[in-house]
Amino acid sequence: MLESKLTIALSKGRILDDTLPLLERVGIRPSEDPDASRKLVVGTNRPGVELVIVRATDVPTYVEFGAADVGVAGRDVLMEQGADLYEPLDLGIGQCRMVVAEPEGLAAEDDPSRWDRVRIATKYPNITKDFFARQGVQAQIIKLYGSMELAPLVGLADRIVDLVSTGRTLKENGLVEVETLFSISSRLVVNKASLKLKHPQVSDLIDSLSEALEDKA
Ligand code: PRT
Ligand code: MG
Repeated sequence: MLESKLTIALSKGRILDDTLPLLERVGIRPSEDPDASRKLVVGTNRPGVELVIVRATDVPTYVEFGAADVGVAGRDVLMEQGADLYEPLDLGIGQCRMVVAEPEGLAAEDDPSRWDRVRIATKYPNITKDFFARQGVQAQIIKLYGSMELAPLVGLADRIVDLVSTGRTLKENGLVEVETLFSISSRLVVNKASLKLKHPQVSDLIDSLSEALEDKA
C-alpha cells in the first residue's frame, strides 16, 4: 500500500529553530533550509514527510482542519485558541512564561487583590479576560498584535499580559513582572482524524520524538 503523506506545520522563528534539531534527531531533515527559502512547502529526506511553514498563530488552524496532520505550537497559542486537537507531547522547547507586567514603581503601591477596572494590553484576550475574571476583576482588554511592552509607556494600557523569557524586553522598557499566569513551552499537536487514518506514521513520529526527548533528559 502506498503510504499517505504526513504534513508537519511549523512556524518560522524560534519554533522552527528549536524544532529542526529535534526532527533531525528522529531522522527528518528538510531538503532545503526553510528559514532561507521563501517556499511554504518544504520537502524532507523522507519521501512521505513534508513541512508547511505558517504563522505561529495559524498552526492550530492548519492542524485542526487537517491541512497539516501534526504541528508544533506554543501553549500560549493553544490555550488562547482552544482548538480541538490531540496534544500528545510537551516538546520542552520555546520555554517562557506568561506574566502580568506593569511600569516599575507602580509595584510598591500595587496589590493584585485591589486590581479593578484595569486596562490590559495583550495578544491573548481570552486568556487575559479569564484570568482577571477569576480574580473578580473586570479588565478592559486591548488587543494588540505585537510590541505589548510599548502600551503602558504611552498610556494605552495600565498593564500588559505578555510572554517573558530572559526578562530583557521588560527591563529595557521599565516594566516589572507582578504575577505569573502560566509556564509555556511548545507542544506537538495532532489532527484527530489523522491520528486514526494515518496511525502508523503519526504514532511512529510521536514515539520517536518522545524517545528523543527522553534521551536528552
Ligand atoms: O511573529 P509572528 O506574529 O508570526 O508570530 P509570533 O511572534 O507569535 O512568533 P514567535 O516565533 O515570536 O513566537 C512563537 C512562540 O514562541 C510563542 O507562541 C511562544 O510559545 C514561544 N516563545 C518563547 C516566545 C518567547 N519565548 C518570547 N520571549 N514568544 C515570544 N517571546 C517574546 C515576548 O512576546 C516578548 O516580546 O519575546 C519578548 C520577551 O523576551 P525576553 O527574552 O526579552 O524576556
Ligand atoms: Mg514574532
